[in-house]
Amino acid sequence: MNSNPNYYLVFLGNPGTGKSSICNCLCGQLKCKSGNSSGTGLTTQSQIIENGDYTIIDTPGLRDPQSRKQAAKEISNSLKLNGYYKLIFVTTLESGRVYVDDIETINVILKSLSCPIKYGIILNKITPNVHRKILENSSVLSCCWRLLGYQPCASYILKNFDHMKDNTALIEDQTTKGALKQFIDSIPTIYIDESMVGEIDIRDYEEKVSELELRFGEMQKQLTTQIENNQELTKRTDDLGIILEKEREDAKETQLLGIQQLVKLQEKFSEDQKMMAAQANEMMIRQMEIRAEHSKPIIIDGGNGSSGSFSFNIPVSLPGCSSQ
Ligand SMILES: Nc1nc2c(ncn2[C@@H]2O[C@H](COP(=O)(O)OP(=O)(O)OP(=O)(O)O)[C@@H](O)[C@H]2O)c(=O)[nH]1
Ligand SMILES: [Mg+2]
Repeated sequence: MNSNPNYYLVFLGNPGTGKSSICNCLCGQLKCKSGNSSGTGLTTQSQIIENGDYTIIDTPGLRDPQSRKQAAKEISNSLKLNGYYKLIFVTTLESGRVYVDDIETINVILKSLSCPIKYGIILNKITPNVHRKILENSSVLSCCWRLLGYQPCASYILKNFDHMKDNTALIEDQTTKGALKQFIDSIPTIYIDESMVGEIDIRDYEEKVSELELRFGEMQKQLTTQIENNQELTKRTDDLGIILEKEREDAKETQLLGIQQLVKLQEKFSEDQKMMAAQANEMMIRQMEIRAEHSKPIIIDGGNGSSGSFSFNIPVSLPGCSSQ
């Protein structure tokens, strides 16, 4: 935040959204009137609070038809101070959905400006349940944002503080305060001079809110169909995944069986080979024995009583082996 006094932090939005409470939180004091206003708006005039580095401006909301014209004037005047602005709209959610008149308020105020539009949104008083809903299904919020004429540069979810309910109290939680300041820092600053601020057109406010309501209904229907289709697609993808996983397991099992059979075959083959080698060895020994037997010297008696004798080898040829 710059220390130039012409730096303005403007809080905008409908009655009861918690603008004044947030301003008080930033100042650390109950400087802005806040409390239950039963929809008509407690802040009826813009309130300017010097807060060191910058000036905070708390503005009234446009929801109440009786005070709308006056409120629009107050807002316009707050934007005509010729300086550097950070615009922050504050809105709440009902069961996770926006109020369409909050959207219309943002649209008409921004439409009155003829400068590059940059702003931030605070979703205020968000209960843990609604927060979970937003996190689980971000398309619900993006569906709401589609109704906006200009998209926000930054958004911040500010949690619900029970002690604030129907009460003029301070949000003193230091972590929240720090995060809030960080969020504000992240919003781009825009220079607005009074010539860039036109009249806020509140003429057909009610009709435009009804139109937005219809558009929102249509978009929600489309969103529901889309969510159902996505769920169906996710289910089908999951089923397919299960089938594929089963097939992969089956294939692995078949492969394992094949390998086991192959190992068995190899074992049998090497056993057969060993047996055949042993048989061949035996046969060879047998052949050698037979050959040795047939090549024994033959003793021939001379028949004359002489003891002279002679011997010779008779080559024997055996089937299947050479006589050598
Ligand atoms: N339950 C709950 N109430 C809150 C919270 N923050 C603010 N409030 C209450 O909401 C009511 C409206 O708050 P304000 O800050 O006055 O709202 P505002 O936007 O300035 O309203 P107007 O001045 O009427 O335009 C007050 O009673 C606050 O105490 C919160 O976090 N939770
Ligand atoms: Mg107020």
